[in-house]
Amino acid sequence: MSVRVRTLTPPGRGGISVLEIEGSDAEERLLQFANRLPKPGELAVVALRDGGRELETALVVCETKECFELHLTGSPPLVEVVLDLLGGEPALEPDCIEARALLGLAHATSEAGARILLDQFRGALRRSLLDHMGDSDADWKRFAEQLLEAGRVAGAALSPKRVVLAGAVNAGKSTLFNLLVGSERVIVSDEPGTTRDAVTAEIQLGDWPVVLVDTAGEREFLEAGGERGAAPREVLERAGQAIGRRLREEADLVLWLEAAGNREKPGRDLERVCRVVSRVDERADSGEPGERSLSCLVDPQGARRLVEEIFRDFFGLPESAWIRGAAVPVGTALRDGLLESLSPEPDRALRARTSVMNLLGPNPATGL
Ligand SMILES: Nc1nc2c(ncn2[C@@H]2O[C@H](COP(=O)(O)OP(=O)(O)O)[C@@H](O)[C@H]2O)c(=O)[nH]1
Ligand SMILES: [Mg+2]
Repeated sequence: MSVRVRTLTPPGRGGISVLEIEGSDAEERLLQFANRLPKPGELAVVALRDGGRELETALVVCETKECFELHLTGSPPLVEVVLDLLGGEPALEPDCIEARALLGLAHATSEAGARILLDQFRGALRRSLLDHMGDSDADWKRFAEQLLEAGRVAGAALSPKRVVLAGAVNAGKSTLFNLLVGSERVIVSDEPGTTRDAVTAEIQLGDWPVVLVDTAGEREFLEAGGERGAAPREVLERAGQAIGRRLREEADLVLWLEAAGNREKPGRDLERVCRVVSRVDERADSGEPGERSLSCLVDPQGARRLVEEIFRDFFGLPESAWIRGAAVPVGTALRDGLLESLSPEPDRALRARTSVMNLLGPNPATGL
């Protein structure tokens, strides 16, 4: 019996859960639970039953006699029951670039990322690769390099970078965090050591999705076991700082804030770090030439713009993530193939070019 079941909506609670049931026995399998099914190209609201037991009410869409969609009320336990009863094998991995792009859309974390995938779903990459199939080696090289760059840029729109705010206590990290998040998520205070746990939020810096992390500030303490040992709040703060250090190591970019009036404590041990002078409204001089500085309190818009600019500079990203209709290689296999097609060994390069074409899979419009 051939039935494959794919969950099209992301797992978890949602307004609706969509299952795709396909295969030569899809119709027969569904009729075990539904007393009627719509005709191809139509849809119907159908009560699903297992013997006398009512399961779910589903909107059933019939694409073909071998491919149905069930739109269920998105309660995870009920969806589980329906999935169990439908049985079937897990769906095959999508076999063409358009289907892979469509599947990726469910997980897109930014509008630009979704638009990039939608273009590939509509055939942008296929058209472009077919246009360049007969290219000379030199033309192909130029084209493949362009595609790889488009893939790198799209990567930043499709999976968020982790940006960690770090620096001394009271540098204004939490103030900047709240500003970028757009709400008072974390406590801001001139009491040093207010932030202990790391706090994370998903934000957009312009077109770019970012996971922003606020961490506990750095400062020295009396050594534990010293004159009076570490006070309980020091112990907690130290724990927060240890979490902060780990998060900095895992960051794609660390923004190290240094308050204009208190810059004696440079960030140590750090790669992928960009220094920013904060709280600049509190100083009289205009700072060093070329330094990056902000004041969340006096110029919040400017602070936001500066962080966006630093982010794009650091990762070499343009202002817009999406160019309408542009071909973008999505997925590591395609990007690896393109990279390999730049090999100086002619045989290897040619084989890679063929494999890139094969990775497109059959054209969904023609089946060829
Ligand atoms: N004058 C001024 N004060 C600021 C600025 N940013 C933050 N502060 C103040 O600095 C203190 C510490 O801020 P906070 O964000 O909690 O610093 P954190 O310890 O680095 O998280 C608070 O009293 C803030 O109101 C700024 O741009 N200008
Ligand atoms: Mg803080």
